[in-house]
Amino acid sequence: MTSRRSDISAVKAALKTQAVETPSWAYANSGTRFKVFARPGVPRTPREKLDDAARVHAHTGVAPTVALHIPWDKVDDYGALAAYAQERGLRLGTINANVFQDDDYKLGSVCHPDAAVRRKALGHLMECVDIMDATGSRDLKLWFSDGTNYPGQDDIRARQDRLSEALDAVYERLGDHQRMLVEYKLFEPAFYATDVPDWGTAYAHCLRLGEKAQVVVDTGHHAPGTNIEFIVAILLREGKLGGFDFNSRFYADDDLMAGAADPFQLFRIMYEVIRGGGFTPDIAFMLDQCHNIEEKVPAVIRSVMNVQEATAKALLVDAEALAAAQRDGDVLAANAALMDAYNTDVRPLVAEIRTELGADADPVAAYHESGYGKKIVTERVGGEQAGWGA
Ligand code: LRH
Ligand code: MN
Ligand code: MN
Repeated sequence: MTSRRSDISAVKAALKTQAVETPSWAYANSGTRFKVFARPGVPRTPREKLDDAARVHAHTGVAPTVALHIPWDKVDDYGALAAYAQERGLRLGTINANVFQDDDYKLGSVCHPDAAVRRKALGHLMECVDIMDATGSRDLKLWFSDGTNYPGQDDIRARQDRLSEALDAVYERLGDHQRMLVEYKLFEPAFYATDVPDWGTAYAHCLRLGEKAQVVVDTGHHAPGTNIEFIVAILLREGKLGGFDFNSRFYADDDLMAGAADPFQLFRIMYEVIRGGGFTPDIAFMLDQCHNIEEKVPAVIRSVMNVQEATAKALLVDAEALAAAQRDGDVLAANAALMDAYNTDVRPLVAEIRTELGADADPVAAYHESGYGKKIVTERVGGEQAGWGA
């Protein structure tokens, strides 16, 4: 591990440029298909979600943007919502489309066998680009729940043709500085054949579409044991990595706090990001989490800190020592170079950075001391809490 002063200051400078985007839905109620546990104080409106996100940014200093999910965050005036965000030191980030919750989408959205349903789904995607125009957002994130449950249910190839047609239309609609991020997921809700199940399928579509189409890696969307950092390395190498949906999983798409289940994996991913020159604003570092039983704002804070700590460790890898060991075929030394960085306690370093950024050395403690959690419980009474699907 490196400990030279100049290296440490470069690591600190790099970390100060990091931005982790928090998802509006992480502040809302969510649950499993068995139960959603409502929590007092949870936001009722997109503005209240932004209020919570502003606390995360104030305490961590590195969470300046918030992703919206439409229609969960539907408002009449997106320009006004963007202004509201700005007043709180935030910007609106990625617009997430939702073509998975209407009854019409039982057999799919843009891949549906019925052209009328496909038209409706495409209309929503276009509406999302209109919203991006109003919010100034760069990225449209597309995840399709489309797929089939039984062999023979629909034609696998025809569904890909329908998907291409929709993606082409959205791509055409994008402005010069806008991008589409195509998200893949192995399974769920479709159990036999998902239409975008893996990075290869997403990549093939993005490659055909052009440079404004990029693949997004949701860390919870792979089979157990998948080497996600390998996927990251390949996508970066091909110039096709658009960003991440960070979260943790033990079993399937668990959407737990980033860095909670497997901090070592998060470190390995961040190492490949840095190694591949992906530590730039071109890669969107987003969270995609649902806090079912835990307090939401501190859970988001913890996740941001986990991403930051994994990044700090990845930045601390002694690249020269690692390259030399690799050149020499010294397997153990090469592995040790990575492990030394991973095993470094970076908490004092990131605390220092936060203080220098005007945030808090211990964001979770600062949040609890601020009384904000108690305040929202007292103030947010009446009305309907935002929640999974609302
Ligand atoms: C799908 C997904 C996708 C959705 C989000 C709520 O599992 O990861 O990103 O938009 O969850
Ligand atoms: Mn996701
Ligand atoms: Mn997911």
